[in-house]
This record gives sequence, C-alpha cells and structure tokens, in this order.
Amino acid sequence: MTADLSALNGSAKPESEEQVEKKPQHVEEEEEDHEEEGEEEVHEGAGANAKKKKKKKKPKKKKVGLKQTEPPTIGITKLFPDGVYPEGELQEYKDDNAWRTTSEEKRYDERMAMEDAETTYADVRRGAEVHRQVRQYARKMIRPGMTTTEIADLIENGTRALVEGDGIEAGVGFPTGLSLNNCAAHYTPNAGDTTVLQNGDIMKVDIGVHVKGRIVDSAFTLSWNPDYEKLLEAVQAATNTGIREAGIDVRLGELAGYIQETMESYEVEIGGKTYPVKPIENLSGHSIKRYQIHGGGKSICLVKNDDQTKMEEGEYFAIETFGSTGRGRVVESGEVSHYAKAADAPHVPLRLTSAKSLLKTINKNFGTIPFCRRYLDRAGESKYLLALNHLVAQGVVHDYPPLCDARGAMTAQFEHTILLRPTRKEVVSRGEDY
Ligand code: HZT
Ligand code: MN
Ligand code: MN
Repeated sequence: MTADLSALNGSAKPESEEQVEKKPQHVEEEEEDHEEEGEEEVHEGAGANAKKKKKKKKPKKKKVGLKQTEPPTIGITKLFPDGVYPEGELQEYKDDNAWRTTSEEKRYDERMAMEDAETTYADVRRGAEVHRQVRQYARKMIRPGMTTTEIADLIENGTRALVEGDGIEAGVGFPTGLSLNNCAAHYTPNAGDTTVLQNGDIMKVDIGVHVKGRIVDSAFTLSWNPDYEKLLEAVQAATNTGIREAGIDVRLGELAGYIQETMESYEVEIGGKTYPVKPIENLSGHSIKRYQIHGGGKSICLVKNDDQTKMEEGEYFAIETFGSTGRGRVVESGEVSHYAKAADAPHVPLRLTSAKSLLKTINKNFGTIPFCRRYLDRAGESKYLLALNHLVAQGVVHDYPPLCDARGAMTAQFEHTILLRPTRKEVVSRGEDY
C-alpha cells in the first residue's frame, strides 16, 4: 500500500502554535496519581489561586485519560470532554486577501462567527475528528481479500460509534464510497454484493460524517500496486493546489485552471506504458450547506472554464479532484446505491402507499442527508425498490448512479472539506495522513 501509516492518534496535524497548545490531552491512557499538571481540574478550580494549592490527593481513584479503542468505539465527546475539538490545518489567505488575517474588522467578524461556534465550528470539528480516527482505522484494516461490504461496515460502524449518532442529529454523512478502478465515485455495495477487493485494484474511499447536519466530506485513494503510486501523487497534488488556491473572492473557473495545471503536469507509467494524467472533466468539487451535500449550488470543475462565480466568506467547500488514465470523462454505469431526498422536494401527492411509507422512513432517518439501500435495509425496510424508484421518478428523491470512466481506465480521488473563515481558511478534515 502506498499510504503513509504513520498517523499517531488521529489528531489534526499541528500546523500553528495555537493548535499545538490545543492538542488533545485525553487520548493517552495515563494514570494520573500524581497530577502535577492539574489540567483536568479546571472545572473545580476558581482561578489561578485555586490551582496553586493542589493539595487534595484523590483517594486511590486512579484517573485514566481515555484512549480510542480498536476497532474505534469511544465517542469523540468522551475523548474531548471539554468540547474543544482540534482545529483543522490553517492556511492564510494570499495576495489581495493577505490583509484579512490581521484585520481588526475581520477578527471581529471571526469572534462574531465564533459566537455561534459552539454550534458551527465545534460541530464541524467534531465531525472532522471522527473522520480522522475512522479513516486511520480504515487505512490500517483495509486489505485485498475483504469484501466491499465488510469495508463499508467497518467504516460506517466506526463512524456511528464515534459520532454517537445514527440519524438526523449526527451520523454517517453519506454512503461510504468504495469505487474501484475505472469507477470514480458513488459505488457502495447493495445487499448481496459479493465484490472482493483485489490486489491490483485502486479504490476511492469517500467517507462522510455529520454533526447536526454539518457534513465533513473527505476521500483518499488506496492501491497495493506500486505502478499506481504516481497517479495517486498527481491527484493528491491537484487537490492540494485546489485547497491552496481557494479563497474568498476566488473565481471558480480560475481555480479549476490551477487544479488542471497541477494534474496535467504529471504522467504515469503503468505496466510499461506511459499515460498523461487527465482531470475528469465532468466531476467537480462543491459547496456544502447544512444538511445539503451540494447546498449553495457552487461547483468547482477540474478544467479551466469561464465560470465567474466567486467563493464567499463563511462558505464550506468540498475540494475534490479526480485523475484518470482513461478518457477523463465519466458516465453513469451500474446498479444505483446512492440516493438523497431533494432539498427542494416538490410536494407531490403520492398515489403509491408504499412510496408514502418509504418517504416517512426517509424523512425520519435521513432527511436530506444522502443514504443508500443498505441504510434502508437496516432501518427495517424491505422490498422497497418499486417505491424508491417511484420517489425518484416523482423528483422527491435524487439517485446518484456510479460514475465510471472507460473500461481499463484507472482513476484516483483526494478530497477535503474547507471552511472560508473571515481571517483564514481552515482545512477542517486535514490529518497527518493526507
Ligand atoms: C452526492 C451524493 C452523495 C455530491 C460529490 C461527492 C461524494 O458528484 C456538485 C458537485 C454524496 C455526495 C454527493 F451520496 N457529489 N462528494 N463526495 N460525492 S456529486 C456533486 O453529486 S454535486 C459534485
Ligand atoms: Mn466525497
Ligand atoms: Mn464531495
């Protein structure tokens, strides 16, 4: 496997000094008989003086900081009991926007945004920490010979445990994408799928986590064939270009050009044949709104275009790029697994009783969060396909078929969720792995 497995405890990479100070203190299993730091006692100390006389010696109650288990089972709120989750990587705005970081006005805007931070920044960071820990475990466990169903279960069970939810309040943010080889996106197994991961496969692992509708959308690619390493490198570099060049007032068409330039600066040799790396021209990154994976309607294409739309302060984006050794275009192909209730679902009177009933299940369990057939199965639904297809035909639910390049093409993807804060950009899902 080409991935770097050196990630330590699933925390964000400490980039800034502030972050180093905030490094999670609760992931190490430590017996604090001797608590000279007294860090855990903030709640009972009434200021600096109280802290000094740390005399009360606990009667033999050995305090144990919690450490994540394998498989991951401990909720993130238990690992960060103070409710302060690690910030993602911070990047300063560039060029015309360099002033924002120090601007008095923008610092004020940031404090104002922070007011509702308990709700926004904290929620998205909690989801991001779940994402880092789940994917770290996934990278460690996934190996050829496993079925895609086993892989999806491992990731989704981990997510549900760590995010402490399985529905609208918190849970899986969208079906786990496990697209293989020429397929770039939106494959996850349906019930009965016996697909086994092969040694020569290249798998896009796209994981979603949400806390109160704040979806963290981040993906990486795994392969066990050294021939694909350069392809992965090209696509990771292109995604990092997209992240670096993103910013307030940046035009989406220009941003696409930078992504394209990075991707096309690579060529790869696979099985003795050289291929240019092509950005997949009909896939894109996207803005994210609460409970809407593509809310806000902005798309970041992978090929330069004349879209003059600008990124704006406060917006969330999934920066994702896809590279291919094939045509660099995907078509819908294969059995559908992914669905989502339309955010702007028309209120149509449903003739079909089964469709009405299924829609109730969807409303109750997912709202507008994307789901897949496996999630309907575990919600207790069965023989729902006719009803589901009816909801799709009525425009109440959207389907998202697998998206695949030509046969024989190899595709890779990397993706992060970023937040355009007033003073700086936060790569919320960044970790030590990618
Ligand atoms: C749709 C359905 C899902 C959003 C991108 C994506 C996975 O291709 C505008 C631009 C999950 C996500 C989505 F179940 N899609 N990111 N991660 N897929 S998209 C899109 O439909 S809409 C890209
Ligand atoms: Mn994704
Ligand atoms: Mn996405």
